[in-house]
This record gives sequence, structure tokens and C-alpha cells, in this order.
Amino acid sequence: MRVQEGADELTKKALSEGIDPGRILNEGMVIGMERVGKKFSENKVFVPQMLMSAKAMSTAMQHIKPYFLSGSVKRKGTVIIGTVAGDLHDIGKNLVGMMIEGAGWELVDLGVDVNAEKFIAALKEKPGSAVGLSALLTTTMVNMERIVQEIRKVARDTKILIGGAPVSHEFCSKIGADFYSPDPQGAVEYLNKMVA
Ligand code: B1M
Repeated sequence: MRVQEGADELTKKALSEGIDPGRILNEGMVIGMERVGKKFSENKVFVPQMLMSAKAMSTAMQHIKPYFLSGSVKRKGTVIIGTVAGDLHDIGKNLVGMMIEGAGWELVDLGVDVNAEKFIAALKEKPGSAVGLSALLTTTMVNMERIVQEIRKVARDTKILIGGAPVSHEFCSKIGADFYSPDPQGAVEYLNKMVA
């Protein structure tokens, strides 16, 4: 930013001052995004401002990412992750991916707007992987359900975990996914339990 320090500069500064990366993430960035979402609901900010906020958060996340990555070479297994078809929100998915990778899993990130075919193709390349699905829109929850059904047809025993703001435990049971977590920590704990 030209006139004042932005998320990029502030994150670097906070890290250089020894502030815990977890605090920077949870007490700074995530709360900032929640505020933007609230303002969007109140028609006080619009899509361009949401985009700017997302860009700011993604840039700042690059600085804290190294702190969450473990040095262990041996991986616990593979997790294929993606935001479901029709949905372009990737900040939460990236955060979950970062934590999973940091916990010692190999991560295959398929990005956003991912359909069942792409998940299945990735599963064929890495059989036995767990799959993580993220959705932020109520309108794309139906695509999450479709993806779970299609994966079950070809790889019935695949462990499928889901998350994202509109998703719930009830929805998880309804669509036949294995696990719902409201946050990255829950997703990591579930995966780690699988190999414990
Ligand atoms: Co949009 N958007 N957006 N948006 N956006 C929301 C989601 C919304 C709630 C805003 C609002 O109305 N208050 C609303 C959805 C309403 C609904 O469906 N219920 C909304 C809307 C309506 C839209 C558009 C339709 C707007 C329009 O065009 N009119 C449009 C849709 C585009 C599309 O996807 N097809 C749209 C577009 C966008 C941008 C592109 C501008 C931008 C996204 C940029 C990007 O991601 N690269 C954007 C943003 C930034 C938001 C908000 C403000 C922030 C989302 C975010 O990044 N949060 C959001 C409002 C909000 O959430 N408060 C909003 C921070 C992130 C860390 O949290 O993603 O929830 P979250 O992830 C969490 C957990 O959910 C969980 O862990 C994460 C970390 O704690 N989690 C998982 C997520 N995935 C998981 C997977 C797991 C486990 C846990 O296991 C696999």
C-alpha cells in the first residue's frame, strides 16, 4: 500500500517483533476477514473490496506459511484438497491445506471450482488418499454432495472430510462424507487419528 502499511508490511513487522504466527493468523487476518464478510452482508462493502481483502490475506499468508510447515520428510499419507465446483473461495481451503501439509501430510491442491471428475482423476493418481472438500456458498453445497456420491461410486472407502462456513455435522451425515470440521485443527486431528 502506498499511504499506509498494509497486511503484507504489518505481517512482516509482527513476525520480526516475535509475535506468534498463530496469533497473527487468528487474531489478525481471520478476524479481519470476518469483519469484511459482515460489512458485505450489510452492503457496506462490495465484491471489489472482498477481492482486495482476499489478496491482502493471501499475500500475508505467504509470510506465515513457513512457520506452519514441518521439516519431516516422511509423509503420513496424501490428502487431495479442493474447493467444490462453482465456488471460487480459496482462503479457508488454503489455510486448511497449509495446516495439513504442516502436520506431515503430502498435499495435492486441486484449487477452486473442482468437479468430481478432477477429484477422481487425482485419486487414480494417488490411490488411498483422503479427500478434503471446501465450500463457502450455500449454492455450492449441492455440488459437494454430488462429488461425494461420485467418489463413493469409484473409491467407496475413501475418507472424505468437508468444511466451510455453510457446512455442518448434519450436512456431513446427510451427504455421506466421513467427517466435518469447522476449522483446520479439527481436520488435522481427524487425519492424524487415521494413522495413529
Ligand atoms: Co464471497 N461470499 N462471494 N467472496 N466471501 C462469502 C462466503 C459470504 C458469506 C459473504 C456474505 O454474504 N456475508 C457470501 C456467501 C453467502 C452464502 O452463500 N451463504 C459470499 C458471496 C455471496 C459471494 C458472491 C456470490 C458475491 C457476488 O458475486 N455477488 C461471489 C461468489 C463467487 C463464487 O465463488 N462463484 C463471492 C466472491 C468472493 C470473492 C472472489 C470476492 C472473495 C473470495 C476470494 C478468495 O477466496 N480468493 C470473497 C470473500 C473474500 C468472501 C468472505 C468475505 C471471506 C471468505 C474468507 O476467505 N474467509 C466471505 C464472508 C465470510 O466468510 N465472513 C464471503 C476467511 C477464511 C479463513 O474462512 O473460508 O470460512 P473460511 O474457512 C475457514 C472455515 O470455514 C474452515 O477453516 C477455515 C479456517 O478457519 N474450512 C474448512 C474451510 N474449508 C474447510 C475444509 C475443511 C475443513 C475446514 O476440510 C476439508
